[in-house]
Amino acid sequence: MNARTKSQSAFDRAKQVIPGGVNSPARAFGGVGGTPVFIARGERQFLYDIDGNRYLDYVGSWGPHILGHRHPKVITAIQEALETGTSFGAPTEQESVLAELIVDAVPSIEKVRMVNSGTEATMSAIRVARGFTGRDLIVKFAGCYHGHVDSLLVQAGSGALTLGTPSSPGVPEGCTKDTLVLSYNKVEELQGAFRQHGDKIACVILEPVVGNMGVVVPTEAFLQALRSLCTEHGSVLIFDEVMTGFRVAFGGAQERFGVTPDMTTLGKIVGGGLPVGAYGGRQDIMDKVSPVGPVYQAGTLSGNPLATASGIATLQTLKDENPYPQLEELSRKLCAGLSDAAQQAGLDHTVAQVGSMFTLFFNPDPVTSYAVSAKNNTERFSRYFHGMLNRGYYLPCSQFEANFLSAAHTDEDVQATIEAAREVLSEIG
Ligand code: KE4
Repeated sequence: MNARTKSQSAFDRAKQVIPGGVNSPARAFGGVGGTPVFIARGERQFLYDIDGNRYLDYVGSWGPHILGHRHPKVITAIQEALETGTSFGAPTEQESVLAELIVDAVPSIEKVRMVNSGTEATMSAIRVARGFTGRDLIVKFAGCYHGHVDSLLVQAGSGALTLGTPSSPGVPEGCTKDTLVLSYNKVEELQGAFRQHGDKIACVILEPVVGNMGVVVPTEAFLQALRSLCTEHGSVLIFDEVMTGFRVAFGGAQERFGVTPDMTTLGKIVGGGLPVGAYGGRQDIMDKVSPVGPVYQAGTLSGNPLATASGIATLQTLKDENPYPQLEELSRKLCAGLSDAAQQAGLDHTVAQVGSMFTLFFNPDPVTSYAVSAKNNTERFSRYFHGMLNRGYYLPCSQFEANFLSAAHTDEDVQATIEAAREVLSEIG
């Protein structure tokens, strides 16, 4: 491992002209300390930094690269699209191809609108749900992240019903006064919210498998309660599948768990590494969207040819090659090995895994909600993170994030990762 001196000087340069030297705070190593690694290129399951080091990548650009970096079919599709131009601001047939792939794959989606990020998707879906129901109240869950949408940047409240207070300066009280924050997996809280506010709740939005607390798995009772209460009260159930869509199954968490929401938001994998978000759902809801209906939403680069080509190639390859059984099996093997390594090192830990997203928590208890997740030993995590990084394993730089396996990872990669973790965990103590 070469010293990361070029990353350090690149970071010093970047901080002169970019806030914190990064274009997204998630990359800033804020939770683990140290200097972000500046990347030169990605190839299959590997990242290469500007100091010539190679890393086995468990971030995959925070989810998009389920096929690995630069999959030949994706790169070829983007190159071919480049031959015809980059953006027209006019409809193209390829946008219908991508929309048809999404409609065929995702049980809840009868119609879909492309946007440019997961944040745009969730922001738009909430607006449509409010327009469709004529109601203002929205329900989210502490610890779930849905992008930097004003109405969702809400202080994660305690277990009780919490009328939202902004958790970021710049978000006026007015944007969050209609946001109720509940605890994930707490059915009784959800029932209480609907008893108190049922006919005023426009929508309930959640990550159907949480990635943003680290991986937190929903209980079946929680999912069933969400579905039945939203149906009973005419509220729109929104699954934010920006992370889980095409990740935990080709049809997302809703296919895996057999619970169909009214709307779904997508991102990450649906663009294969280029900027694509999408929101969709029942036809009667989506026909509220401009220009068919009165709810306005627009975007200069929405459905642009390059990102659309990347998304089509990614979804088509997933459909043709079906890497999901292999991803599941390798992820299970890795998680079992990590847990055994932590056990051998005598470290309190739990592991959560759904499909090819997983988290090793330095927490004695299974993490089922934000309150539990907040007890993670983040100091121990940062030592684990740097120990693995210095051995060539690139993990998410926060205990409150998911790791991702790609179809490019091999059994040998998994074995090597377990061995490295065994060394690191025995050292950090
Ligand atoms: P983007 O606007 O970053 O494309 O998507 C926002 C979003 C929405 N919903 C879920 C469930 C998400 O996980 C995200 C974004 N995820 C983070 C990582 N946990 C992206 C990394 C970053 O912010 O740089």
